[in-house]
Amino acid sequence: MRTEQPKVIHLKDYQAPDYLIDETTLTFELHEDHTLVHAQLVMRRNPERADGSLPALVLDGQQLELLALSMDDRELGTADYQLTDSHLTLQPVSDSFTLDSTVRIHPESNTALEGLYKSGSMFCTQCEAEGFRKITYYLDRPDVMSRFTTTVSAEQHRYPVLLSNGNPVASGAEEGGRHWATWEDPFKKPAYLFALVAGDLWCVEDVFTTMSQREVTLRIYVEPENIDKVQHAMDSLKKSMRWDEEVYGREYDLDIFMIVAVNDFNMGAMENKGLNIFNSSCVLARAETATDAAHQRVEAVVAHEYFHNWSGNRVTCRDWFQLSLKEGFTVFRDAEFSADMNSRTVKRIEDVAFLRTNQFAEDAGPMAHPVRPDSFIEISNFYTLTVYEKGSEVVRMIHTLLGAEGFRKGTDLYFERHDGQAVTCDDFVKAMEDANGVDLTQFKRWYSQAGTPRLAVEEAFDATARTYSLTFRQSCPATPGQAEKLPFVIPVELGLLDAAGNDLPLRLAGEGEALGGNRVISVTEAEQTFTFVDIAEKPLPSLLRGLSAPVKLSFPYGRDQLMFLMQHDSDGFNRWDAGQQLSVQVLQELIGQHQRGEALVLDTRLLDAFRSLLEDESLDQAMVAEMLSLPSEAYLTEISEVADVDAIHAAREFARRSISDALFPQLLARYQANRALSRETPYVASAEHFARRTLQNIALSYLMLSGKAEVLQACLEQFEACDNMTERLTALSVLVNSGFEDEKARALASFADHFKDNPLVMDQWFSVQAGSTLPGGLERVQALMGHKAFTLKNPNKVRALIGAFANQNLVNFHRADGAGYRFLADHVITLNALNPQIASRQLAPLTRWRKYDEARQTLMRAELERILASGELSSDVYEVVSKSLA
Ligand code: B3K
Ligand code: ZN
Repeated sequence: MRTEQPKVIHLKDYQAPDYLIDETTLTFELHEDHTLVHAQLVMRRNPERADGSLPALVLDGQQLELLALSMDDRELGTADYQLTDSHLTLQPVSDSFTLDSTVRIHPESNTALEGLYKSGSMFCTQCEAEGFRKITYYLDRPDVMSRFTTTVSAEQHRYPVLLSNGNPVASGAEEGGRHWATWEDPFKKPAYLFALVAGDLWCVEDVFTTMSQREVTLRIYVEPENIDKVQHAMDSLKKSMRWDEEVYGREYDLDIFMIVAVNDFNMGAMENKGLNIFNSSCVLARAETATDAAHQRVEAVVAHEYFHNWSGNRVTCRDWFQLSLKEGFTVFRDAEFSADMNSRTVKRIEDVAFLRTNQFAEDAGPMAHPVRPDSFIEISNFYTLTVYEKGSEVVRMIHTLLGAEGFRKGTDLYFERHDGQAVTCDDFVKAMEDANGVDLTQFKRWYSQAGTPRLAVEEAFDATARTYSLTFRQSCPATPGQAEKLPFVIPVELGLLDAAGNDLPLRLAGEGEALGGNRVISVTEAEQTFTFVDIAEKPLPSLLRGLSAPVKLSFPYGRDQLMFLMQHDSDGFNRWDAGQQLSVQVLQELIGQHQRGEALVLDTRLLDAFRSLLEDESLDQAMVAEMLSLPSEAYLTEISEVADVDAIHAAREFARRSISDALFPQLLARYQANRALSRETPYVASAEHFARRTLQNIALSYLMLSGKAEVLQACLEQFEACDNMTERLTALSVLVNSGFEDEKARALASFADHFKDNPLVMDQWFSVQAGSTLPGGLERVQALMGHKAFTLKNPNKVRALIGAFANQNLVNFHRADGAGYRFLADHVITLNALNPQIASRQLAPLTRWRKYDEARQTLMRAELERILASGELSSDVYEVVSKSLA
């Protein structure tokens, strides 16, 4: 908890460290009621800062009980140092020395899940960003890189497996039933990449032969009951290792790579050197217990953490303001990997839908910040969608501007130039510039200016001159601390469609010849016109293909034009996007009708468009499924000036029912065909099968709205007879959202009974119910909090129930009496004391109060005030609440 006034840390105050740590030798003595940590640090004055003086040495340390301290074998007494609840300060007498400390810590009662803690019966660590200071006194900053040797000692029968970073070098038995193991990491690393695990774990082992023919041992450790759910993660790991060699020329560098799955984990996973620690939800996957989405998430997270070995570990961040250096880049890398392993277009559609709904909302809210923030109170609050997802979009734009080859030249230079260093986003861009001989000065505004730029486009066709001009106007809304913005470099990938739907050859005025039918132009000014020549007939533009920049584009498309693009655009992503724009127009019309108290009338063009999608069996099923999915209520909220929760819900549900009524035979035909295939073929986690099941399941969810007995029978058949969690969970979810009360109750009970011993499946069971938009949602969630499988101490449970309710069940969360807000605030207050990082994350929906009507604004603000006044707040919660109210 915070005891002093929270301090704001500014990027502009960065200074290199006064001292460095060359060698770090750690010994952990793990016990049931405490742990002893001995640290020996071989230190010296940082030559970069050496000016003849010997400044005080200020070590970070929190919640540590100092038992012994010595410098160069001279024992230090309380007169030799100053101790506060966050620092240990002492005066070196020479410019190189060895510091020895012993501290006592209490992992057994660490509920914040940061530093060393227990998840169930196993010990594990989470040190990023600033958790190592809860383990020992240290220079806990990423620009201090050291070689680590770690010895772990624990009771043999409870903790047969003892792991840390690097290679195992020695082990042995001790008296009293204890044993020990020593690990040595030859690579210098910052403390945030340190890891330790001790537990009763089983592992699946494999071998990977690298491109230079070195053999690497791969091990995935899990609790014994999960040993049958590891193969998919192992396959994903091997694919990732091969892909990074092929696409980036990056090879793994140690003799062993380990992943450990733990149940209690604040995020998805952590890239500790050679010893990744994962939330079990991002490792365990098999057909019977994990959905297709979960399989894809495991593949993506395994890849993401593995890719960090180069983008993050070998080349790390100078300071935490540079977080996107490793995160934005690594998200881009994992997105490209997933695109190569599955369907590229579908992956892009999913990512863009997520970005537009969630990151755009963050960028428009009180916590908006640049990809490289200028300041923070609590760094844990900056593991955001902006740093990760928008950061990845920034790297994607560099890739688009330089082309695949130029980008690869840039990453080769970056890795070679900075191997073993802690660097900045500027260093990354500089490598791109130097390798390609380009100037990215203006482009770098993407790192420093927050907010989602708008790009308004106007067309002008001159039939006599045979020219077609597009005028782009960019602007960017003010964000906290940034009133004015300078123009961005916005790469716009585009094509011009002729009347038959073909891409016209594109030649800009002044160019000698046409350069293909798809190209990228760079909008760099506030207003800029591009004129295409040799254009005989007025074309239809397809703009920002693949979302080539993270901006909000507007062009005055008519609905018939959108339908034309849906059918003909050569860019699959833009075909989907045209469908989304059409749906948005139609839904916004319905929202208006609902608000005026008029009868709802759906534009039948949407039905026509959906009918042709369903009837055309030549189309990619995954694309059909994506295109049949209406924009979410959360997205409709994000694009509203003032979001009318009830009107949005009513309009969207009306559209869904109309689709179900009008296209029942087509939906049923697709459903039955795909369910028959699912029945006949055993589960496979491949893109083709994902596509088939996604279409089957979206069809079922529409069909169920009919309330027909034949659909109920089909749904129950799927629920009972399927061989995989994707079909079973969808069947359960549509039942839960239906009015078939008896069948619903029976299905929920049998599911819970069957999966009661599998916490990850129970998370799904909680989420499905938390997401049900039927009336009474809050009461259902409150009742579920008393279920024996629920606990506030497990972050996955909090996310599955409280998070799913507040983020995905908008009508119930935003009910007019404010009870949803009160519920969330109550739990944020409780979580603040247990686990500040989770408390702060769960707050996000309340921070969006400016989006709603006045009555709701007042209620939401009142809850934020109540949290602020609730007592001693963690810096995590304090920062988010105070910035939201500012
Ligand atoms: N680097 C970690 C995130 C750590 C978050 C700490 N609060 C996972 C990842 O992005 O790979
Ligand atoms: Zn990451």
